Amino acid sequence: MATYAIGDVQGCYEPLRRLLDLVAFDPAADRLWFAGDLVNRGPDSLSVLRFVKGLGAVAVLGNHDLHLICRAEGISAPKRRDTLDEVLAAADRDEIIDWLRRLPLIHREDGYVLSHAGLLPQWTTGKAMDLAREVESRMRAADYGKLLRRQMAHSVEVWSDDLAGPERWSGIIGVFTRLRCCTADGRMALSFSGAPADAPEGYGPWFTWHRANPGETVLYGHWATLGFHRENGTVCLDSGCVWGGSLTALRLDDGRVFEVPGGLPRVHR
Ligand SMILES: [Mn+2]
Repeated sequence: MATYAIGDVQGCYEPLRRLLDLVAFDPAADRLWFAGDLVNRGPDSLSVLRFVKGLGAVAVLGNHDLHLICRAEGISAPKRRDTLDEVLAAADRDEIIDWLRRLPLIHREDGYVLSHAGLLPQWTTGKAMDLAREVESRMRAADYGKLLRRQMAHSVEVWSDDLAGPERWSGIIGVFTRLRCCTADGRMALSFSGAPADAPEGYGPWFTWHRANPGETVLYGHWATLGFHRENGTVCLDSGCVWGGSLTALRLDDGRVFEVPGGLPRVHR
């Protein structure tokens, strides 16, 4: 039995199946963890969702997954590069969205922490878990659309424990699904998506200031221009499959890395 943590799939179902063939994945014995952004930009989000849902795999919510939920709820308008129409038109769309909105923002198990984008350096893992649960419990409530709609009106780049209501939800969701660079004191640059060297003055990758717990590794995705990267008790699993890069799996049991080429033309950037 092995556990594989896999980076941002973004609708790249065929590369995902090739990656699982490469590791000789046995659904009866092995487990999969997904770093979020299962969907969008790639060609076959629906197959990815059905497959991951069917496995009952561990997955955390990414910004594209949230965008899909917002599209389904009529909260967000389509974006130019969205490839979500097939999911939105699917016969099992409601079951899929219902499953997706119940995914956690963070997963902690056996010395590993999984978050789509990362953690705010000022947060301990325990605090991050507590804050994630605040949003997750609301996302599992019948009126979850209200939370999503209200938090969308805010973009919180400076976390404060005093934040309340929609601003607080926006801050929590922003850290887990969008953070790449911040200042040493935790001021975030949520719209920045370039390489670490191009970060705005005074800003750097969040993991630069991450205070790792002994024996604990943070796994994350969301940063294709960073690519597979280990630093300071953290591992980036996003090797840019949908951008013509590769799809990566880390076997948690022994740290071995597996990778397949995405096989898509670089037409999107
Ligand atoms: Mn992302």
